[in-house]
Amino acid sequence: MSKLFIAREACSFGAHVVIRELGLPIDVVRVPLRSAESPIHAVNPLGRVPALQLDDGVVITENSAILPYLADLQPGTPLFAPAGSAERAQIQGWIGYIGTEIHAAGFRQVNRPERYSADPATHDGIRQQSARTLHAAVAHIDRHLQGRDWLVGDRFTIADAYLGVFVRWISRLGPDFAGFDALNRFREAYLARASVQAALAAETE
Ligand SMILES: N[C@@H](CCC(=O)N[C@@H](CS)C(=O)NCC(=O)O)C(=O)O
Repeated sequence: MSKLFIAREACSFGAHVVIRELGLPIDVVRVPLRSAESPIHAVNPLGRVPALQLDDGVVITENSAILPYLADLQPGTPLFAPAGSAERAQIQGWIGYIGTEIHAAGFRQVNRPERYSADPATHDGIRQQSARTLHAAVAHIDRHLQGRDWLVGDRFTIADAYLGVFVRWISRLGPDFAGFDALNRFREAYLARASVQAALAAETE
């Protein structure tokens, strides 16, 4: 059976949600991160999750590849859109935006400034500037969500499964990030989904 390697509270949560949404027969395997002993190193040389290991041993990494791959296991699923359609490109566009602007340029720099400068004296400055960058990126998504429930079309897609990861993280960032009304509505709708509840329960057990 294929295996999805995840970690608690990590960006692998979106792929876990997609597995639950589609009822895919994939084992979800929780691993520790940032530990030399973690089994993730034998799967992904970067030591990162998510990583999807197929039955034949082939490994797929990166949310931008794993999320579409999982959806394509169930052709015609409303979680994605047909090859060649504008909706499919829009869904991929949001996954790209979230992965680069929200995760890499935003959260990673806020949480791990040491990856961007070896000088501890610069870390507070990196945190502050990247929090501003993150705020602008979140505001863009909040504006897009005004008057709509989900990112693309009128249904939950793999882009929403992925956005939900960061919307949960954003809710812990404090008062500067509390006033995004559309995003707050999105978070409630996301958390109300049976797939999200099941994935949360499995990741915290
Ligand atoms: N670009 C990758 C990022 C993956 C990533 O950074 N995963 C984090 C968890 S959110 C991780 O495994 N961190 C452990 C580490 O960097 O050592 C993706 O979108 O799949």
